[in-house]
Amino acid sequence: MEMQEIPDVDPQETQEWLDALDSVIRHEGAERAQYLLEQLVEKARRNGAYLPFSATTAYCNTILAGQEERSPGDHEIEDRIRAYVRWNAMAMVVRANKHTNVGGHIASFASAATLYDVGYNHFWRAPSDNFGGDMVFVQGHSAPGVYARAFLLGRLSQEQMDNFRQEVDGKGLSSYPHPWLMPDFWQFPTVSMGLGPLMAIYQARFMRYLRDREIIQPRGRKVWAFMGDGEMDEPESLGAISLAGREKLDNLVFVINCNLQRLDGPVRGNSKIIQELESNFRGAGWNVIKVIWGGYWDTLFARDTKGLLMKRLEECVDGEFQTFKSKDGAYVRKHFFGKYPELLELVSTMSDDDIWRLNRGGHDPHKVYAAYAAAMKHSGQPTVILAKTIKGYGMGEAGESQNITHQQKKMGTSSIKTFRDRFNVPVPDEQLEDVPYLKFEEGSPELTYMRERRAALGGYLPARRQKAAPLEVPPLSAFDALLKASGEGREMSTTMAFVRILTTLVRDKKIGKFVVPIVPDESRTFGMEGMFRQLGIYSHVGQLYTPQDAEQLMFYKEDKKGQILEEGINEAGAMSSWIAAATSYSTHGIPMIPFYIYYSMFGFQRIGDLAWAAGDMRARGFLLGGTAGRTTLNGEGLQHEDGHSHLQAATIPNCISYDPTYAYELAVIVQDGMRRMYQDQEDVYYYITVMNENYEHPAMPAGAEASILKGMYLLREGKAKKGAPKVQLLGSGTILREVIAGAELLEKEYGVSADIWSVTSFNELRRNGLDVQRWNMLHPEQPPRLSHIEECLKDRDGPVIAATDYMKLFADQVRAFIPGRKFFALGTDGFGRSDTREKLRGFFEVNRHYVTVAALKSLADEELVPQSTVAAAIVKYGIDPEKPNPTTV
Ligand SMILES: Cc1ncc(C[n+]2csc(CCOP(=O)(O)OP(=O)(O)O)c2C)c(N)n1
Ligand SMILES: [Mg+2]
Repeated sequence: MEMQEIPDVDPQETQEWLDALDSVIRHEGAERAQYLLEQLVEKARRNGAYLPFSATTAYCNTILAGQEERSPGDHEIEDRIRAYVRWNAMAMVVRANKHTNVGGHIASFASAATLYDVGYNHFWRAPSDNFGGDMVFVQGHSAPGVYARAFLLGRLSQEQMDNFRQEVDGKGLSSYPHPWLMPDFWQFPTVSMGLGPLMAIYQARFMRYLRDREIIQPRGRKVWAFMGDGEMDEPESLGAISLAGREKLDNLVFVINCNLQRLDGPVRGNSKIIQELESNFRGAGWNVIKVIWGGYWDTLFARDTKGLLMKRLEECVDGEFQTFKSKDGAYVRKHFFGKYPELLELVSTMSDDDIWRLNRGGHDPHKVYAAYAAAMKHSGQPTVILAKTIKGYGMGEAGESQNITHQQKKMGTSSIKTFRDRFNVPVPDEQLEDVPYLKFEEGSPELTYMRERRAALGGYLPARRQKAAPLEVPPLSAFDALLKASGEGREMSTTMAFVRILTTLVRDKKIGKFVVPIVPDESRTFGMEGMFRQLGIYSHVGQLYTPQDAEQLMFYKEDKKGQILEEGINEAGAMSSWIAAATSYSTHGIPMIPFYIYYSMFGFQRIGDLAWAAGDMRARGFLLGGTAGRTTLNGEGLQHEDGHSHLQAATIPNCISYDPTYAYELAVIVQDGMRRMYQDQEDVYYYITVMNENYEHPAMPAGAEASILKGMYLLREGKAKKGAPKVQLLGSGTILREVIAGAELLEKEYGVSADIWSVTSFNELRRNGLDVQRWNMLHPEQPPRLSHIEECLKDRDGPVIAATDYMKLFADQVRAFIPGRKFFALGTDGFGRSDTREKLRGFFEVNRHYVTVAALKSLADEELVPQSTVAAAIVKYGIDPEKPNPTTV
C-alpha cells in the first residue's frame, strides 16, 4: 500500500510521534533523528512489517538551510563576474548569427551559469607539477559559457569569440568541446548525449585503478561531470551508475542541471525529473544532493509549520513549474500559492516581484557552493547533485522557460535590453544592437579576483595536456619467435599470436606495467584466461572469496593490484575504460597502453559513437576485433559474423586499421603502432582484426616490414612458364589463404601465373591512394607521384583480383588506384549464417574456386583465355551459376 492510501486512524497519536521527532531534531540534530528512524524501521521489518525502501526524499534541498557550508568568496564580485560571463556567452552566439547561420545555444548555459561559476571560483583544480588536476566534463552545448569565462581571463581573443563556430579559416572556436580541434583546451568531447556521463564514470574508475596499482599517487583528485536532465534519458547516461555505486567511486561528482526542459519541451512534464533521478541514483548507491530551492524560499519554509507549502510543491509537476517561470509573479501567486488560502496568506506581504524572486537552487550560488563543498567531503560513495534551474534564465520573453528556448540563437534588441537590465551589466542603450563583449579592465577587482581564484586552484581550466614523456618501446626483435616460421604442423591463430605479443609486452621491464588488457567477458574465447592468474583481474577490494577454481594453475584471480580490466558483458563500459587508458597520457601525464579485445561484431557496430569520440579525444591504444571475419567465425551465425567492422573503422580519420594474416605481420603492426603512439606520440589509434582459425605461419620475408605497414607486400611471385597469362591476386586476413590456394589452382590447372600480395590494410592503401591522387590534382605541372599500391603493381601485368572476408566494398575501395586494367573484388556481402568455414566460403563466394573463376573471367574479358575456360571451371568446381546472390538469401 502506498503511503497516501493508509488512513490516519489516530491523528493525536500521529501528532505525538511527530512532536517527539521534532524535539529530537531540535535538541540532538538530524543525524540522531535519522538513526532513530532507521532503528524503528529495522525493528518493524524484523517484526514482519512490509516496509520497502523508499528511494525518494521530500521535494526540498538535501542540505538544510542551517547546515550549509558558507562560501568564503566575495559574493558581490562573483555576481558581477557571473553577469559578465552570462552576457558574453549570449553575445558570442547572437553576434555569430548576425552575419552567418552557424547556430549556437544561449538557453542551456543561461540555466547553468552558477553551476559552472562556483566550480571555477572555488573547486576545480588545474593540473600542476605535483597535482594531476580535476577532470571536468562540460555539458557540450554549454560551451559558450566556458569560452566567455576564458575570454574574460584573456585566454581567448575577441577575434576567436567572433569566430565561434567558424573554424575553417583558423582562430575559430569549436561549437562543442572537441580536443581534436582545440587540443590544448578541451579534454572531453561530450556533446553526443550520454557519452559524457558514461565516460566520466570510467575515468573515475580508471583513476582508482591507477592509484591501486600505485602508478599515480592518491591526491584527492575528482572527476566532475555536467549533464542535462534531458540527457539522462540516454541509456548510456544511467547505464553505468550502478558500477560507480558498487565501486564506491567517491572521486566522482555528477552535476545534473535540471532545467526541466530538453530540446522539444519538458523532460518530465507529468512528474518530477529530480525525484525520479534521486531514486535511480540512491538505488544505485550514490550520495544524492538535491539543490531545488534557493535562499529566498528559506523563510517561507521556516513559516510553513503545517507542511502545506511542502505539500503544494510535492503535488506540482514539472510541466507546471516550467509554466510558472514563463509567466510572472502575479501568475505564480494565483496559480501556485492560490490553490490554498493558507498559502496565499503566507505570501500576502510579498509583492509580485518578491514572489518572482523566489529562486531555484541551481541559481543560488550559496546553495550550489554548499552542495559542492559537501560533495568534496563525501567519502565512500559517488555524489550526484540534482540542481533545479530555469532554462533560458534571464532571456525573458526571448525564451525563458519557453519550449522554443533550446534553439533560440538570436535575440531582438528589446530582449537584449531586458537581459542587460536583469544582470545589470554596463552596456549603453545605443550599443545594444551590437551586443559588444564586456571585459574587466586590467587591475580591476574582478579580473584580479578571477586570476587569484584560479591561481589558488592551480591555474586555468579547461586545459589539456598534449604530450607526456615518451615510452621506450621494445624493438621488433622482442617478438622474434613470431617473425620465424611456426614450423611444420604447428598451427595457430592470429589471436594466439596476439596473446603471445601481449604476454611479451606485459613482461617487458620498461613498459610492462603500463599495458592494460581489457576484455568484456570473453577472455576464454580468446585464450587469455592464462593471464588471470599471471596479471590478476583488477578489483578495488581484492578477492573476498575463494574462487571455485582456486586449485587450478590458471584460477580466477581478482586482485587490488590486478592489471586486467575484465568488464563483464559491457562493451560500452569496456570501451570507456579503453578510452580512459588511451587518454591517460593527457589526463594523468602517464601513457598507458590499452589492448581492448572483443568480438569484432560488438565493436564499432555496437559502440561506434564512443569510437568516434575516442578519435576526437586523440586516444592512443589498440582495439582488437577478435573472432573476426564473416566466414572465419563459423558456427556462430548471423549476429556474430562480422563482415564490415573494417569499413566502420575507416570512417574514423585517425583510426589505423589492419586485417593481417600472419603472426609476423601482426608483430610488425603492433610494434610500429607502439612506436608511433608511445614513442613519437602521434594521435592515432589502431584497430586490428584477429581470427580464430588455426594455420601454419611462414617466416617474414626479408625486408617486408615497411610494406606490411603501408598495407601491401608481395608474398609470392607467380611461377608459371614464360609467356603465360598473368594475374595479380590480393588477399587479406584468413581469405589470403584461399587466395594462395587459388593461385595454385590457376598455375597448375590453367597455366596462369599468379603473383600473390598480402594486403594488410585496404583502408591504409586507400588513404594513401587518395592522398597521392589529391596531391597530383593540385600539382598538375609536377611529375605525378605514385601511391603504394600503384608502386607495387606498376611493373606487374594482368588483371587484379582481390578477396577478403569482409564486404566487397572493403577491397573495392582501391579500385581507383588500379587504372587501366580489370579489377574484381570478392567479398562477403549479406547476412552471415551458421555453418562450417568451408561451406560459408563457398556460400559467400570467397573460396579458392571463386578466386580462380574470377581470375579466369578477368583474363577472358581481356581475351587472354577463352570464355569457355571460365565456363568449364564453373562446372569443374561444381558452382551453380543460378545460385542466388548471397545478399538476397
Ligand atoms: C545523442 C544525441 N542526440 C541528440 C542530440 C541533440 N541535442 C543536443 S542538446 C539536446 C537537448 C538537451 O537537453 P538537456 O539534456 O536537458 O540539456 P539542456 O540544454 O536542457 O541543459 C539535444 C536533443 C545530441 N547532441 N546527442
Ligand atoms: Mg534540460
